[in-house]
Amino acid sequence: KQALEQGIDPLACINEGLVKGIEKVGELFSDGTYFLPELIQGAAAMKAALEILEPQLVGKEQREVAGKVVLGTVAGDQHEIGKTLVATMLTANGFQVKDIGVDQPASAFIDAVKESDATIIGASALLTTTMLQQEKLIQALEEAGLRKNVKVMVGGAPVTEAYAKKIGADGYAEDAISAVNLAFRLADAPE
Ligand code: B1M
Repeated sequence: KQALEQGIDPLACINEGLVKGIEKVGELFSDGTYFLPELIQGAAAMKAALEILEPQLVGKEQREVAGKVVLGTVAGDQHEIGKTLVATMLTANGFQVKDIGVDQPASAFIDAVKESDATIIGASALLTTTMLQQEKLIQALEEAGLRKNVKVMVGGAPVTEAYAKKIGADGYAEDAISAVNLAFRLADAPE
């Protein structure tokens, strides 16, 4: 609230303040200084601050829909902060986003695509174990005969461009801003 009162850009508050803080929490957790309670505390603090900052990012005026996106965190993965940030930035840039939440199996992404007519799926994964679910999602889309209808973008801390290519995703984004640029490219891409 203080940062906003001082006129600091909300996105700068997130990227140069909150993200730096939560990354430090992650480092301290990795080296054994922090334990799970501190990890949870860090996430709760970040979520509380995002509740204040995110409404400032989303424009209030009606705009043409840039595209429809189904977004979620893959099965077995409870990490929601990065995914929610991507959802906010996409919404702020005119995308209609159906956020299906965390720990979502491939079938939930598929059901949401069928319900919403989305042409882009965004799958977030924060664990080296759960990033494998992004590949399973692509396979499930193929099995459901939907792969040609939707572009798949993947992201999350352990995910890389090379991994995205390997599993046959249509794109990888490192952060929420790149995710918006990628979604614009995918929304325009021919089927
Ligand atoms: Co977890 N956790 N965690 N955790 N946690 C990590 C990911 C970890 C790297 C920490 C560490 O050891 N240093 C580590 C993973 C190690 C690995 O897999 N190699 C880890 C672990 C081990 C675990 C548990 C297994 C711990 C345990 O129980 N022993 C457990 C797993 C639970 C589960 O999911 N099944 C666990 C639990 C948790 C909490 C629940 C306590 C909490 C999450 C709370 C919540 O989300 N509500 C949590 C947190 C907070 C973290 C760290 C510290 C921070 C994650 C975060 O929110 N970052 C994280 C350390 C780290 O990442 N450095 C860690 C801020 C956020 C803005 O960034 O999510 O990367 P990020 O999103 C970015 C980009 O990645 C990208 O854009 C976002 C914005 O810039 N992006 C996309 C993300 N999704 C995208 C999708 C896109 C495009 C871009 O397109 C679709």
